Amino acid sequence: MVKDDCLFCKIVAGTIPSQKVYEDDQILAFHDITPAAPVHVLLIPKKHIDSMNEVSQEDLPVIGHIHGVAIQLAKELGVDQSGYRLINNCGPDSGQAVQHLHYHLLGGANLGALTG
Ligand code: IU
Repeated sequence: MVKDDCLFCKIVAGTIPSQKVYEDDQILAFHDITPAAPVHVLLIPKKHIDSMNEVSQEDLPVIGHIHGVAIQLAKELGVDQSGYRLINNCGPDSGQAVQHLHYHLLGGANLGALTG
């Protein structure tokens, strides 16, 4: 459930501080330390999961919960109408730097096109 050398497990445990925007028994959301947009929040399961590749059937409810809280936070942070992006990076080609599953909620500016 907890990986000793994992940065985000330490944020969950509170041994590394974070600017929390949401917390319950399953998940935590906090401001990214290096924001890539005016709104940049990370949403993570408290359970340690290395990446999307390690998400099991039993983890799917928490993934849905993260999605629901992202929608709620987009409203609370005032980007639901202007638009936002919910991103997961998985593996080297995606640039995943932290090996604890997380979703980026980005908004507050024109984010540009991902394709085309
Ligand atoms: P990535 O998807 O693994 O590339 O994203 C990791 C994010 O974690 C990245 O946006 C960092 O700015 C962010 N982050 C953080 O919020 N706090 C930290 O102490 C560290 C990274 I290290």
